[in-house]
Amino acid sequence: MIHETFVASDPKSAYTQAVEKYGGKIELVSAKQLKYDDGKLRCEIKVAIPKAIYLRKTLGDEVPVAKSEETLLMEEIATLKSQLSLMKETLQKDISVNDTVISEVKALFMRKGIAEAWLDEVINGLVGTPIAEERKLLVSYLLEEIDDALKEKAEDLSVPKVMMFVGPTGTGKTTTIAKLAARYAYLMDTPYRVGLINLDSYKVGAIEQLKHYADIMQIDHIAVENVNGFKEALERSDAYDVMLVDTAGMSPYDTQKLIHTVEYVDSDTLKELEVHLVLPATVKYEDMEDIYTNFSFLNLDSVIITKFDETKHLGTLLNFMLVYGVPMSYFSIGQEVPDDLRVASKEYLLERLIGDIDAG
Ligand SMILES: Nc1nc2c(ncn2[C@@H]2O[C@H](COP(=O)(O)OP(=O)(O)OP(=O)(O)O)[C@@H](O)[C@H]2O)c(=O)[nH]1
Ligand SMILES: [Mg+2]
Repeated sequence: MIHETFVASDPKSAYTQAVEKYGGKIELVSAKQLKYDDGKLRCEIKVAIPKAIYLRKTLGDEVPVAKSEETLLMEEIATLKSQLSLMKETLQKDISVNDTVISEVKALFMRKGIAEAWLDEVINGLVGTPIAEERKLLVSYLLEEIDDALKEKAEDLSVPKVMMFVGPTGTGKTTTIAKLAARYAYLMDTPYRVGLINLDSYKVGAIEQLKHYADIMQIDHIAVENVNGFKEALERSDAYDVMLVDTAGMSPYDTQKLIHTVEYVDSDTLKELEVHLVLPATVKYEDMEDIYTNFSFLNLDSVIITKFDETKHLGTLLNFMLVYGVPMSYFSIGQEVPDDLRVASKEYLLERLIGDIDAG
């Protein structure tokens, strides 16, 4: 409150002056009568005036009138609104940058054969993160995820074992067995004692084909007619560190043949029996799925991929490996025995994919 004194001949007139000047919201503080030098009696009153009224009256409209709470609130809301719309704009810009990077990279991997569902699952968790904003980062992230998802079955001959090779016709079972026989018997640090068993009495020339390799490598070879013959061969297997078993190629839809093969797989053997599916990289995705699913009931330990040299596009194969999480053991990269064989490695697959992506 501001105090001001008004003078008049009587208190009422002094108060009226104050009210005329400042309005009715003033308060009377004191009133007194004084005799002035001219000998006249005058009345002085002191009034208290609210600060805002005093300033408005003395400084006119320039005076910043104290804002009501409502006005202040409205102003605050308006500021917040404009800040929000700014944030929204920036966010939308970010999302659209994100969207372009994501859809570009997704399209790139999809062109290479990787399934959209797998990509979505991985990428969804990245939306809004810096990884999704930069193409290079996102590509490397996806390659790392692929690397994590791929499985390798380590080569391990520390325990004597029997390895059976199954798969559709002409996938490269016999050729791969010949390459592995040479590798185990002659090409590793330790020479292993290798024996070959042939269960393929179905295809004309099958026995001769495997025997031909066995003779060149001077490795024992036994042809077996039935489950009992197989069991007997296994009973005599002490002489070998590893026995490689060739089987007749089967259509994945030939249930009878598959069931017949299960009898061999179930043979009681003192040695560990592993079953390896031999699958060419050239097969289309739907067929890969059917082959893997139908052969699965032979309890597969790994997949051996053949005919890498016959395709440049490994996306389908990679995608299959990602979705099914199948352990890979060997890659066959050509017809030459024993040279065209590699121990399966993720790097080999990824290098080929990266080459593809760089080119894309
Ligand atoms: N290009 C290429 N050809 C291969 C590869 N592996 C095997 N082959 C060829 O594929 C053909 C079939 O090979 P096999 O080893 O007889 O196949 P299989 O699975 O034993 O065939 P079946 O016993 O009839 O079921 C042969 O001509 C092989 O030389 C490979 O990695 N690349
Ligand atoms: Mg064969």
